[in-house]
Amino acid sequence: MGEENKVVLHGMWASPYNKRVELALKLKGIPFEYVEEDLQNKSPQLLQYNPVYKRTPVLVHYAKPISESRIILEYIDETWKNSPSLLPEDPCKRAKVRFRTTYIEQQLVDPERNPLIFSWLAAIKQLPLVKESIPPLYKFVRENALKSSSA
Ligand SMILES: N[C@@H](CCC(=O)N[C@@H](CS)C(=O)NCC(=O)O)C(=O)O
Repeated sequence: MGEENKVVLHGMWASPYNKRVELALKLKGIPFEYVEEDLQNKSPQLLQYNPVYKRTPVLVHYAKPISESRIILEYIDETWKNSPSLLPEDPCKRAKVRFRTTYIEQQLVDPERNPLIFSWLAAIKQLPLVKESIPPLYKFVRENALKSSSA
């Protein structure tokens, strides 16, 4: 893959949004460079690529950034038409898959729908004891998760 055709994914190891993009790239066999973002200290590239939400994941292809995991998944499926296709061919089956993914996003992993859970997590992460103990574990898991996913 040439430099101009390079695929770069800016993500965060524990993010389900990031994971689904990573899985789609791997399912399609698309080589990509992974850039781990520290969400407490976002890189200038992330801020430049996603100035609206400043969130991961961001996929950069032909030096053009694409944000929002679902939009990225659609982009991947439309750009790399090789199998496996991420959505079924049949429009009715596609609609059903979209319904399920929307349901999961809205009910389970959307901070806007579950503000209490997400605000607890944010508050817990600010506790000095938690702050002190998170970095080594975070680093350990991140390094090992990345090692095992690239094996
Ligand atoms: N709707 C977005 C959600 C992405 C999202 O919430 N990303 C989180 C990581 S799990 C993030 O970057 N948070 C940093 C922030 O909001 O400042 C998507 O589907 O991509």
